[in-house]
Amino acid sequence: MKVDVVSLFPAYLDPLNLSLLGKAQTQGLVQVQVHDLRNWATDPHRSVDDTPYGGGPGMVMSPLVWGSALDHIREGAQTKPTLIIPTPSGEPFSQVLAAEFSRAEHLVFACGRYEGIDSRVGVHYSSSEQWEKVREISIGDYVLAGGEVATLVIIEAITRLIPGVLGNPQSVVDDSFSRPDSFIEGPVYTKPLGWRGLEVPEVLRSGNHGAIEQWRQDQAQARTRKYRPDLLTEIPPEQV
Ligand code: JD2
Repeated sequence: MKVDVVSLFPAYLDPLNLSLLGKAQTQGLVQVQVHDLRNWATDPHRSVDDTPYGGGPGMVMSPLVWGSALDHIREGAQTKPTLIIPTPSGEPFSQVLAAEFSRAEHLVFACGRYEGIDSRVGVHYSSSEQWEKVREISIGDYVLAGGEVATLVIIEAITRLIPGVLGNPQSVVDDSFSRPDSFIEGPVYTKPLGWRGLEVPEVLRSGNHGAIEQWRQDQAQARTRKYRPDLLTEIPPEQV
């Protein structure tokens, strides 16, 4: 998989070279390229933003600069990329979307700053024959200062699903949100047996695999009821 990221702060994406993803790049499973949006600014001040039509606070990122940057990336590609635009007003990110994106050949992330990117950028590339599709994505109901951290989150969720990136493929299928009956996961323990007066639950040491599985399910259900009752409702929200 090829991944391009366009940002005003390329150093924000440095963590992409660490750990799991750094190794996946060394192994040739993923190739990440980060681009400085400022390279496509043309005026003497190299500006990338302007005042919002209709008034209001802050600045909006220029479609002129974004268009040049994204066209440049497309021109260097062999196949149609998918454009991902992180925005607080996008479609909620989920494990289902991570799985869909993990099957893409080429992803391009457009990291906005300020009050975001001129809306016509998404509209334009959505109707372009040169691009596979455009997705506006939100990683959650809080407001970040820009798209960089959301891009890191999305890339991490996607790349661990690419075959060969994780050591143990079973850990992918075991993930809470990969299952249709998605409960959140229960507590986990390792050695030592006793730590600061706290003992590992006896059942986990019983060797009774049926009892262990039942206990884990009960724990997962209790935590889901406490923190995520929305996951236990009978009718999915989109069908209400
Ligand atoms: C971003 C900003 C619009 C006010 C580009 C925020 C995001 N779940 C999420 N929360 N916030 C973002 C996000 C993503 C990109 C940008 N801003 C700041 N935008 C109104 C402030 C600028 C995601 N994904």
